[in-house]
Amino acid sequence: MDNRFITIEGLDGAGKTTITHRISKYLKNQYGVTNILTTHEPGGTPVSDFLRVLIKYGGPMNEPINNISELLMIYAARLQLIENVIKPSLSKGYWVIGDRFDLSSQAYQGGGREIDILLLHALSDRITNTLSPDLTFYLDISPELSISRINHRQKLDRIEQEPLSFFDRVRSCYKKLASERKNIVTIDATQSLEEVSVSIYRHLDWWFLHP
Ligand code: T5A
Repeated sequence: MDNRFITIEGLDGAGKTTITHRISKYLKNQYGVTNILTTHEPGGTPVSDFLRVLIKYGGPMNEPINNISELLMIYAARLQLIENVIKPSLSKGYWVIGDRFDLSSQAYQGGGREIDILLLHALSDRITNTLSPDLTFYLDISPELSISRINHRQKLDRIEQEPLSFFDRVRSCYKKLASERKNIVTIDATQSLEEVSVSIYRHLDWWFLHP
């Protein structure tokens, strides 16, 4: 089967990492797809992983991170990942399953941080340079459920410590974009993991029949 680029999106704790691995397993078992690469943003190359630490935990001496600096670090990490990992893998025929991609920046930096949409779109166009997912699953949960799923972690990162109003804006932005783009499938991720997985498998089955 031809290579495909599938991405999983949603708030922190929506189940993206769990579902990314389940999709990979389903594609192998059900469709015999063995050449699969999974990614998780921000990160995925040595430089991107370095930037991930800065994005999540900040730099030395607790220097405040400007929202535009955060945006630029996220896009620098993404550019490294696209050019050094995603594009070469797709061109070798690999399927790529991305745990977050560009839609995260539209939702978190555009919605949550309220960064100028023109700047965001200009960067996005330049960095992704026509690379766009064939299919995106948006796992929808409320900010309250998001917090309850991640609260047991030892230390919440900079972004996870934002107030509920920030995540309300992120979610609204995700929902708006999902309603506008036909390659985004919204999944009710308040269901059990088994129900979420089955909903996704049925969409994948349908997608294979109607590419
Ligand atoms: N960010 C990232 C931006 O601001 N802009 C960007 O452009 C990008 C790419 C990344 C941070 O960076 C921000 C967003 C993030 O704040 P991260 O640690 O990588 O930080 O965070 P996430 O990508 O959100 O990963 P998480 O691990 O926090 O969430 P997941 O992957 O959605 O959730 P998962 O699968 O790890 O599950 C979390 C817990 O919930 C349970 C799981 O078992 C697990 O315990 N769970 C469920 N329980 C019951 N029912 C379900 N349906 C469940 N689904 C999951």
